[in-house]
Amino acid sequence: MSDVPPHKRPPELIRAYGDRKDDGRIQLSFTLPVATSGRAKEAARRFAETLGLKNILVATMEKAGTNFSFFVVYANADVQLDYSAIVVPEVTVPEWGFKEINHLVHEQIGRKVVVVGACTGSDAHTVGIDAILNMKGYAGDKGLEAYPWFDAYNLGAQVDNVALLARARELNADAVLVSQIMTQRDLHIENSQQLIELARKSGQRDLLFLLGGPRIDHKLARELGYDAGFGPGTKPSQVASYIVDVLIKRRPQAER
Ligand code: B12
Repeated sequence: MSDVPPHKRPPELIRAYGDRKDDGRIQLSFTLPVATSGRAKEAARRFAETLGLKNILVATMEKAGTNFSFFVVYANADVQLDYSAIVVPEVTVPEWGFKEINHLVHEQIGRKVVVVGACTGSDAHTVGIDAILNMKGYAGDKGLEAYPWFDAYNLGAQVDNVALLARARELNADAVLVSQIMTQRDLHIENSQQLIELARKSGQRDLLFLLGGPRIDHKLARELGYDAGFGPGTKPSQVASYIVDVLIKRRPQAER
């Protein structure tokens, strides 16, 4: 189906699934800045009504601090989408594990893969980039430092874009890994774009550039000039697989 252009695909109409297919039933949660009461519950119902929802049931009302109430509402959304018309670029990653990845680097690249990563700009949230690069890894999946056929350098927090590119040059890196967690005032957009502009100017755009973070997806990363974007729940082996797959594909024909 994905090879068929969107305008040639048969329509695939979808509605929200609650208890039965196509019933349009949804669950919604939100907080209102009012103390828990009968009036507050009615405010929640009207809030949902104003969103265009029908058959509204305020299932939960809980105190969420002084003068705040948390609600869970069940309702019907009279919304139908044509799924066939939705096209989103998605990063394709082979499902390789630790052993397979190391074996492929050894056999097909014949040298260690060098990656350098950082949490850049004013962002000090290093847990994400640590999860990908540090030995301990994430969710039982070893980080890139643990791969014998990878040399992984984690530059840590608040790294300046110029310094990151300079280090990538010094290390003769294959890939640059950027983590952006803070999205206030679109800081992540500005900062991520600046790195790519600098890389173009310094003649380093032929390196692989990966962008990651809780509000990052492949589509956004591509728009910002990166090769790939990785969001919440990314495992280090997915990142390693992506890098190795691209490096193998990029090798000249004669070497394959
Ligand atoms: C821990 C934390 C902190 C710690 C950070 C410690 C550290 N060393 O990292 C401290 C206390 C320092 C902190 C400070 C601040 N924080 Co804070 N913090 C968090 C918190 C609770 C958890 C983040 C985290 O560790 N997630 C766990 C990791 C594993 O998940 P992840 O980052 O998504 O990473 C995964 C993927 O996204 C992906 N990934 C991430 N990066 C990369 C990179 C690549 C290349 C790839 C491939 C993949 C990848 O892989 C990872 C594993 O799957 C979040 C709220 C939350 N629950 O998310 C707020 C949060 C991020 N913080 C927030 C804020 C506002 C701040 C402060 C501004 C607060 C303040 N007023 O001082 C400061 C800012 C400091 C700064 N200059 O950056 C906001 C951000 C809001 C926004 N939209 O921008 C959040 C969302 C809290 C909130 N709801 O308001 N924070």
